[in-house]
Amino acid sequence: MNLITKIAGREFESYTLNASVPRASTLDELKQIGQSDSAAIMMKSCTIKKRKGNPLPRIFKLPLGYFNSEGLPNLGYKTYLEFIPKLKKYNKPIIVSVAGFSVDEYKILVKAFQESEVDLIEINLSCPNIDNKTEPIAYNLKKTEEVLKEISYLGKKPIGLKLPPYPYYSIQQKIANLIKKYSVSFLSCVNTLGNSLIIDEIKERSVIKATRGFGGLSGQYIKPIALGNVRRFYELLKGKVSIMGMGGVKTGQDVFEFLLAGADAVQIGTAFVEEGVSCFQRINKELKSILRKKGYSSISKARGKLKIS
Ligand code: RRO
Repeated sequence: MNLITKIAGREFESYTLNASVPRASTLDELKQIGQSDSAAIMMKSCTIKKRKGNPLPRIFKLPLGYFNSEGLPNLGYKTYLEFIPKLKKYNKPIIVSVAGFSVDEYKILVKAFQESEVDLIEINLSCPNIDNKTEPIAYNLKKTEEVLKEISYLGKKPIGLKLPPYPYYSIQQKIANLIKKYSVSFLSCVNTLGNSLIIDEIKERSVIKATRGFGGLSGQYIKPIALGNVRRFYELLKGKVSIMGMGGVKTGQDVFEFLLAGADAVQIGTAFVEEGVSCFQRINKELKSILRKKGYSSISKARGKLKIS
C-alpha cells in the first residue's frame, strides 16, 4: 500500500512531513530530511534578516510535548533561497515558510520565493512568540486580509497559511471566507497554543526566560484543538483547499485521526524534534498497518470519513 497524497495539486509520496521547527534550519538538517521518508522538505520559518532568536532558556521539554519561545531563529531568507537548488536532488516538494514583521516584509519574502525553484510557500501568520503587545496576525481578520491582498497575486506558486489554534467557530468561518476570496491553496493547521505558561513550582520560576515566561505549547496537549481546527476547515473548505494537520502527532494512530478529520497530509513537529528523521518511517509504517487492518486501500478512501456519534 502507498500513502500518496496531494497538497495544492503537488504529489506527495507519503502522508507525513516535518513541521517548520528549529531542526529544519540548516542545510545539513534539510538534507537529512531530504534523505528521510518525510514526504517533503519543510524549512524553518524565515525572516528578512538573520535572527539569533530569543535568549536562553527558550525551549522546555514536557512529558507530552514542548513549550517554546524560540523567537524565530533563522538564517535569513536569502540563505534559504540559496539552499533550494541544493535540495532539488531529493526529488520531493520543497516548502518554504515565511514570517514578516509587516505587510511589506511579507511581500518581499513571497515575491522572492515566487521567483525561486521552491514548490510551495507557507505564510506563517501565527508565531506566538514575537512580543506580548500584538496578537499573531491570523487572530486579526483585518491584518490577515491586508497581508493576503498584497501577497496573493505575486506569482503562480501555491501559497498556504500557517494558522493558530482557533477556539471558536465564527472566526474560522471568517478566515475560511478570506481563504476562498484570495485563492489560498493550502493550510498548515495548527501552530502552537500561544500565551501559555509553564511554572517550575520548586524554583517558583517560569521555565523559559524569553517573552516574560510566556510561550507556545505543542505536542499531545494541543491534539484535540488541532483535530477540531482541521475538521472545521475541512467542512468549511471541502475539496478546494488542501489541509496539512499538525499538533501532537506521535503515532500512526494520531495520524489516522487527522486523516479521519479531513487532513490531506500531516506535519510532525514535537516527535520530529525528539526522535529525528526516523520518525517518518516509523509513523508511516504504523499508519499503513492501521489502514490495512481497517480495510482502507488508500489515503483518499479514509480522508474525512469521521462518523458523528
Ligand atoms: O520561532 C518561534 O518562536 C516559533 C514560531 Br516561528 C512558530 O511559528 N511557532 C512557535 O511555536 N514558535
